[in-house]
Amino acid sequence: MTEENFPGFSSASAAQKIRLLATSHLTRRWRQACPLGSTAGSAPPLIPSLVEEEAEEEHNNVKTPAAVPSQPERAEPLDSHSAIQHAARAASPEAAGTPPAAGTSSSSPPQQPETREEQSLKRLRSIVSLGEPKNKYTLLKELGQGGFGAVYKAVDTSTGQQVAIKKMMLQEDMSEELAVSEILVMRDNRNPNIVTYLDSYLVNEEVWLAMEFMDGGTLFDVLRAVYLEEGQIGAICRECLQGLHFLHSRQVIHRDVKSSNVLMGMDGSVKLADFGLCAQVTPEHSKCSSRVGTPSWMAPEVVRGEAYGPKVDIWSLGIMGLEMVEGEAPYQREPPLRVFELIERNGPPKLQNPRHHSALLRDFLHCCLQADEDWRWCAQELLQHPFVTSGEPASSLAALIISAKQVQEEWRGDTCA
Ligand code: 3AM
Repeated sequence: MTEENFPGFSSASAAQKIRLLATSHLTRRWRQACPLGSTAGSAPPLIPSLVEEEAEEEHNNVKTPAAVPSQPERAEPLDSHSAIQHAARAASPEAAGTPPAAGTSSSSPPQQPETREEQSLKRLRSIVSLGEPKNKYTLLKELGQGGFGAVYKAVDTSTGQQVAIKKMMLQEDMSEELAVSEILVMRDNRNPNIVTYLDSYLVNEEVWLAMEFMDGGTLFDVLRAVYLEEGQIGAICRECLQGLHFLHSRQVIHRDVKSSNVLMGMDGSVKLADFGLCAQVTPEHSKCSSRVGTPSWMAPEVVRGEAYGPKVDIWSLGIMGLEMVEGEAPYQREPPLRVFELIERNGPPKLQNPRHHSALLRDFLHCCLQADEDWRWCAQELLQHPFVTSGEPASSLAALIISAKQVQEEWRGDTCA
C-alpha cells in the first residue's frame, strides 16, 4: 500500500492540529458527570434467552434523558451455555473428559452421567494450584468489580511483587466454564500483549486467579479521562493487533475485544485481558456460531448467528477504534436487541465527523469494519497498515496514562470535597 492511497496522510485536520498544539492531554471534562468508582454494568454474563427478555423489557421502557450527558456504562457481554462450554473445553481439548456412560462397568453400580458443572469443577480442580493463596498473597485493596466477582491489588508475600487477583465466584451459572477458559487461555498463551497469568487457586466457592498487576488500569478508564491523538490510537491498535495476531495464529478467538478488556501499564504497555469468552478453533472445526460478545462490539456475522472465525475480533477492534476516537462505541447506550437491529440495518458504523480525522485513520477503520469478513483484513495484514506502522512507540503512552491518572485523581478530589 502506498501513500497515494491516503491523500490526507501528511496534512493533519484543523481539529487534529488543535489537539497537537495542546501541551497536555485534553481531558474529557463532559464525562465527569459520573466520575470514578462506578461499577455500572457489572452484571454476570447472561444467557441469550434472558438477555433477550431483558432487552425487550428495557426496549419498552423509555428512559428519561439525564440532565447532564451521562457516562457510557461499561457494557457487559452476552454469552451462551454452548459457547462457554465449547470455549472451556476447547481451550484445552485434552482435558475435556466425557462423563462415564452409565452401566458401562460390570463391577460398579450404574452411575448418573456427570453434569456439565461437575465436569467443569473437576477440570478446574485439575488445573489450579494446591495450597492456600491467603498464605501466598496479602490482599491490599479492591480495584474494581466485574460480573464474575472482584479484582484486588495484592502483594506476593515471598517476593514483594505486586499482583492482581481476580476472585471469580462459582455460584453463577456457567461460572466454572468461564473460569476454566480464562485460566487456560492465559496460562497457555504467553505474549507481551497478553496479561501474564501467574497462578490460580480454588478457595471454597471461589477461583482466585493471580495475574500481573497493570498499574494503568483499563483503556476504558483512560478514554473516560483523556482524548487520544491519532498516533496514540495507532499505538494502542498495534499493541492489541500483536496480541490478537498471536492468539489467532494459535486459533484462539477472543470474542470480547473492547476497551474495558484492554489493560495498560504506566510504562505504556497495552495488553489484552478477560479471556472467559475465548473459543479455541481447530483446523477441522475452524468456525464458531454461538452469539457471544458484547452487543455494540459484535461483528454482523455473530449478530446474525452465522458461522464465524477470528476476524470477529478485528471488527470489535474497529469498534474499539471508534471508541478511542469518539469516546464511546456506537449504539452503546441502546438495549441489546436495538443494537442488533441497528448493526443489521445500518451496516458498518461510521465516524461522526470523518473530516476531522486523517485519511489513514479512516482507511484503517474501513479495513476493520468490513461487513463481509472476506473483505475484512486479518491481524497480520493490519499490522502492516500505515496507520498502525506510523503509530507512536508504546512507551509514549506512559504520558497519556499519567494524564488520565491525574484527571481521575481530580475527580476523586471533586467527589470527596
Ligand atoms: O473497575 P475499574 O475499571 O476501576 O482495571 C480493572 C477494573 O478496574 C481492574 O479490575 C477492575 C475490574 O476489571 N483490573 C483487572 N485486571 C487487572 C490487572 N491485571 C486490573 N487492574 C490491574 N491489573
